[in-house]
Amino acid sequence: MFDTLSDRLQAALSDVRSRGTLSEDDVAKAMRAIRLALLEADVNFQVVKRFTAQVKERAQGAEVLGALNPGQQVVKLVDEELTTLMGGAGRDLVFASRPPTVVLMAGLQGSGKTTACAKLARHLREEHGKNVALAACDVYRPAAVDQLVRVGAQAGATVYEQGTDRDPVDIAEWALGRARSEGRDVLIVDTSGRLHVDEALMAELARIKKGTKPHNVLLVVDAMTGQDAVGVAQAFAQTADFDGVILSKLDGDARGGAALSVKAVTGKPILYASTGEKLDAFERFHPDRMAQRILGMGDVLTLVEKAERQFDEGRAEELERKIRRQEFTFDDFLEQLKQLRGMGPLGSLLKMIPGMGQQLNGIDIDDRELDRVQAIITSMTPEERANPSLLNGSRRRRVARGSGTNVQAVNQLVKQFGQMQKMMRQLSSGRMPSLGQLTGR
Ligand SMILES: Nc1nc2c(ncn2[C@@H]2O[C@H](COP(=O)(O)OP(=O)(O)O)[C@@H](O)[C@H]2O)c(=O)[nH]1
Ligand SMILES: [Mg+2]
Repeated sequence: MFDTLSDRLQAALSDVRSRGTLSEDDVAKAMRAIRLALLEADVNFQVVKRFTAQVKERAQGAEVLGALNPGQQVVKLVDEELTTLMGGAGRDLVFASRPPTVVLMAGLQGSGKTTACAKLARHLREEHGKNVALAACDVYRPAAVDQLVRVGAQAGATVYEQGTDRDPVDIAEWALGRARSEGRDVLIVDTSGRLHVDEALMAELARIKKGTKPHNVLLVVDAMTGQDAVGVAQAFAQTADFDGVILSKLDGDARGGAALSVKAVTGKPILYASTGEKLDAFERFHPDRMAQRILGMGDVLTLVEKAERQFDEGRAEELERKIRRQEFTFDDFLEQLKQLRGMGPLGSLLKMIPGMGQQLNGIDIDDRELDRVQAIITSMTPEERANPSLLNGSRRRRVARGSGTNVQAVNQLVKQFGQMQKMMRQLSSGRMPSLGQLTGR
């Protein structure tokens, strides 16, 4: 996500970053590089102009802060301005004091509305414990209702549908009645899109709005379309009011333009980012964290949140006990590995660690390597997993055959596991390596 922009901005700032003193010329040079990077990322021209002017002005008038050198101050300014540009502090959904909270999903055809309905439903259920229902109001494409039913089921949400023969406004009102009588916390209304913003679409949206009085109208825009996405958002903002944006397909080769321009152009914040076809590829959009990610400062908070979601507390305690008693086995290792992989591709996780983004440049983290490790461990007998010292030459050959790998790979894993156990003994004896040592900072 935003790789090119991120590289460019980091390059633009790397010159000034470590400087103790900065001339006006240095700042001007950095600003030119930043301006180019943003334009290349397809950020709206007016937005770029305002952005660089703002940073420049603040850089010139900057007071000398004790802890930061001038170079660091410029980086901090850019970080703050990027954060402001993307919307300042994150904004949440508004929940109705008397449920159900109604969320209306709008956007062009193919922007990712139906997917976003299911993702948001899953998110609200898992993160907020909400009981969510979905209303199928896209009646123009028969497949649209089926699609919502399918993804809704995956998300654990009830789908209210009446096929494609009724008026979408009637369906929406009927669904709201059911949501109310069935005591749902949230009703998300999926609507139809058009290929372009047109009057009929706007009129229908307005009628659904009137009929359901949504607490949140969310506009889904496709980040991959860059400036077009911003244009669509602007057109919607002018005719049909909405409260916030869901930015979809940020996993594609989005250059960043949409994410950086939408708020400035429409005045509406980005609430969520959708980053893949799977239902869990969906997160709250935090402008401050996104700015830090773009500037290569990592995104520890998002990483920590992800880890917390995955990591069951009870199991964590048991694991800690095992490490303390030096009972950590290949079985535990396998479980850890599975949890880690549940969090997403390893490469994208590592990129969220400060300093790792740049170190990983050009290095491909191969998840297949983990497949191999998993295959090797599952080819061991339970006794071998509990007690790796049983693994003599012939057993290792058997494991290699069973896992479709070779003896070297098995040897290497057994050796690494031994080193890991040793490190754990050190950890449990209180000689904890500092975070700096771990991340190489
Ligand atoms: N890669 C990627 N694909 C997405 C994302 N969101 C939706 N899609 C895909 O985009 C296509 C259109 O999505 P859909 O939800 O049907 O759009 P709608 O017409 O607005 O309802 C589908 O093939 C989705 O799988 C995303 O965040 N990333
Ligand atoms: Mg749809």
